[in-house]
Amino acid sequence: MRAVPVVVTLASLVLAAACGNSPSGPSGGQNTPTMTISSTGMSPAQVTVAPGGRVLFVNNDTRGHDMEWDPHPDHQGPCTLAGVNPPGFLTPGQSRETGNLVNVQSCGFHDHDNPPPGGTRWTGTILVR
Ligand SMILES: [Cu+2]
Repeated sequence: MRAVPVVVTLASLVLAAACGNSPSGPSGGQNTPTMTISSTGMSPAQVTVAPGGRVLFVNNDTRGHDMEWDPHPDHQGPCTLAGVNPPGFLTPGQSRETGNLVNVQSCGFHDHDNPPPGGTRWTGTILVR
């Protein structure tokens, strides 16, 4: 008699698992968000993108910005090691997408010509999740 509750519990778990199917793909959201560079900084300073997406960087400033992955100065962080191309140098009015953000990770970036900690205006984060 003592075994009965255990059997019932196991059956419930199996049923719950079987009914646990749910869509796991992108929910139709934009997967190439835009980050705009201006004289006052980044807008927005953080975006979230699904794995496989890219981020478009637009330079609306009147000067160039060299957008590279953290950390400064060698840029050998997780996103460089994952082989994702950074936006790179953008002349005024120029725009460029990052490489494909395949891994679930966080990609911090900065303006290589105005690096942190002194230059925090042109920094930000791309969350891949
Ligand atoms: Cu740098």
